[in-house]
Amino acid sequence: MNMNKISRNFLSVIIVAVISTGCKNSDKNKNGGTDEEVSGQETAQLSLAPMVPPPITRNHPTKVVVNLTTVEKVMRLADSTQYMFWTFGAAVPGNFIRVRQNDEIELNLTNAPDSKLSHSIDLHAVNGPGGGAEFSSVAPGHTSTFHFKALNPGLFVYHCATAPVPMHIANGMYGLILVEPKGGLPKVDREYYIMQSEFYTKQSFGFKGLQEFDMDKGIKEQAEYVVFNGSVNANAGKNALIAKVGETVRLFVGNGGPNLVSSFHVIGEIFENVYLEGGETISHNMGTTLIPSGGAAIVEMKMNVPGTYNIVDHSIFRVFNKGALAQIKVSGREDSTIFRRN
Ligand SMILES: [Cu+2]
Repeated sequence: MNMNKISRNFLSVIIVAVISTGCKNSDKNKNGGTDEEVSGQETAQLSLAPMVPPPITRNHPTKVVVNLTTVEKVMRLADSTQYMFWTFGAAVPGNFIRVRQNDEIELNLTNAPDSKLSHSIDLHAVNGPGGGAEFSSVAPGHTSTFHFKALNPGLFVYHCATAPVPMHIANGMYGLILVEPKGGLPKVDREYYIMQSEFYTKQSFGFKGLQEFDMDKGIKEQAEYVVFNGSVNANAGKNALIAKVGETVRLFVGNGGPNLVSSFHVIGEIFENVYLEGGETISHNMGTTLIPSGGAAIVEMKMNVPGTYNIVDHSIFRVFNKGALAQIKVSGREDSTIFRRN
């Protein structure tokens, strides 16, 4: 081997080393790597609470088209009590969006023609001023479009950000977006979507008929209703969530606020895993977890004993006097080694 050949080989070794070091550095950026190649396109399959879209099976990012519609609609707040809700997807909470880290999202926000007001969306999964609020602002009968890349995995709240923002949120304009990490989430038996929020009505809790929003109570943080999934007993009694003994249940829990922090608890269960505030840190064996207003958590629990489990905000007057209750009904065999009467 002559000297020329040796120096050429040496040079190519250096080049390869530089290239691979460069790749390593970009992998280490705060977003866990944005160097994955985006290929293909799909339309997001959205769901309404308490259901969650199916897990993502792709092992690469893609372009995801998300079509949301804002709708103003009178719906049930409690038995014999109605409210003029402002919504994403004609439901409270709004559509659940499920994407993968590094997906490129095209978000089309359509404001229904019979809406009275403009609306918009601020997704906490967005890197960019306002979370998309300004780009997405849309008048009745129109559609706005903006794009964002889902750099950070986690469970995030989205909400309307049109003035007066507190009123738009108080009337029901929020939902959840899950950005799955590159490798996905571990498989579980059942997944559900639960979102807490509170309502400020002119009349007190339990009043029959159509209720109006009370700005003064909102400012004073004096909620009449604190509910899961948009109304009293939306997922309790005959509409309870279901599971079987031996199954692991994952709840994607959001708190739309607009004011209150949730002391989230399932009576008679322990969360084996809690993705604290919807992020990457997993805490184990927790009884109650705090969910801030505008925040979320993923909780997982294995159901060992059959029966009915109450899902509550353990700020307990909210359960008995304001509606903060949902339920999981678990069927299957008793296990007296775990739980029995004497
Ligand atoms: Cu709005």
